[in-house]
Amino acid sequence: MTDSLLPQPSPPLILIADDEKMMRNLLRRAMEKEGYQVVDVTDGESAIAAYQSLQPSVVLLDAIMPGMDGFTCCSKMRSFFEGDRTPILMITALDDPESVDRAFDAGAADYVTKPIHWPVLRQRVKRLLQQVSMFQQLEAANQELQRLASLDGLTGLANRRCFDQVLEKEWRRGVREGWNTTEAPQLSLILCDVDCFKLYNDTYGHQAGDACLQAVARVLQQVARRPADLVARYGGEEFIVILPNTSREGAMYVARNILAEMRTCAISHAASVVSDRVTLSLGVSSVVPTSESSQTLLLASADAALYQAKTSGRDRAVF
Ligand code: GH3
Ligand code: MG
Ligand code: MG
Ligand code: MG
Repeated sequence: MTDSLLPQPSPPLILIADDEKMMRNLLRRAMEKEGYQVVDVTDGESAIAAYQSLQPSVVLLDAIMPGMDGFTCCSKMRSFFEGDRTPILMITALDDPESVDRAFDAGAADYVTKPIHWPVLRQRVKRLLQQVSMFQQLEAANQELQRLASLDGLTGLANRRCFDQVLEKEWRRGVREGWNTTEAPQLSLILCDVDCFKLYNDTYGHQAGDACLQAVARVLQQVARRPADLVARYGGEEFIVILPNTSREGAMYVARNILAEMRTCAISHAASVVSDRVTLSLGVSSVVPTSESSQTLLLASADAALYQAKTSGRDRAVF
């Protein structure tokens, strides 16, 4: 596709609020000349309404207007959305120090006095727009970093850190939602460990071992696929599944499906002492979260069940 066929970004929108018609027209013309889209309004109330509905890139705000003045209007705009950084540039005939302080204290990003020095205003608006786009890029990069920080590099599953956070969150949600219901929802865990995986690496090599872990990850994701379920890599060849609002029976059903899906997958493992294919041992635990107990007990119980699964022959789920 050539660049001309790609959707072009629309020009930045400048919101102008000024009670004087002539000033509005001058500002509009100056901004349109720069290629910006313009919306103008005559008072503070309309400015706030336009700010909320149109989400402009920059606001040019007059200080003295009948009704709500520019300072009040500015601080109201600032308090709408947390983290909103839309710059507000005050344009005013007031150039006393108190007014300058009031404007910046109200959250204005910049201050230009009338009569307007047009080249200066142009540059100031341009610089504010550059800052907006820099913030947006930083925010996107930050979000991507946060996403990557919660992923396991090999399998693409949630990592241990993410698992800890989600378990904590689900626990608190369970406590909140369960305290006054008769049928309190249970929170379940399935701790999964690949059987004889050291032998797998020894037989097929570490790279094949990595591919095997990726295949196991896919199986787990295929089976635990309710939106609230979370599959995470818990450690080397251990995985863990969080099943919110799931009873012991529900969790055992998921666990049996995991074992069955591993059977269908049939990844060869000639050296395994359990079977001729890769198998898993699963430790399942369920509990109604309460403020008296803790998620550590739920984990310990899954761990104990996994130990039972290992010692009683592997390739099985134990509650
Ligand atoms: P068991 O049936 O009792 O669980 O035996 P096991 O061999 O699976 O358990 P053990 O803990 O002795 O070995 C785990 C192996 O997993 C050893 C380690 O090298 C391997 N492993 C851990 N992480 C990775 C990984 O990211 N890639 C590969 N290829 N191997 C890994
Ligand atoms: Mg005015
Ligand atoms: Mg292990
Ligand atoms: Mg193992």
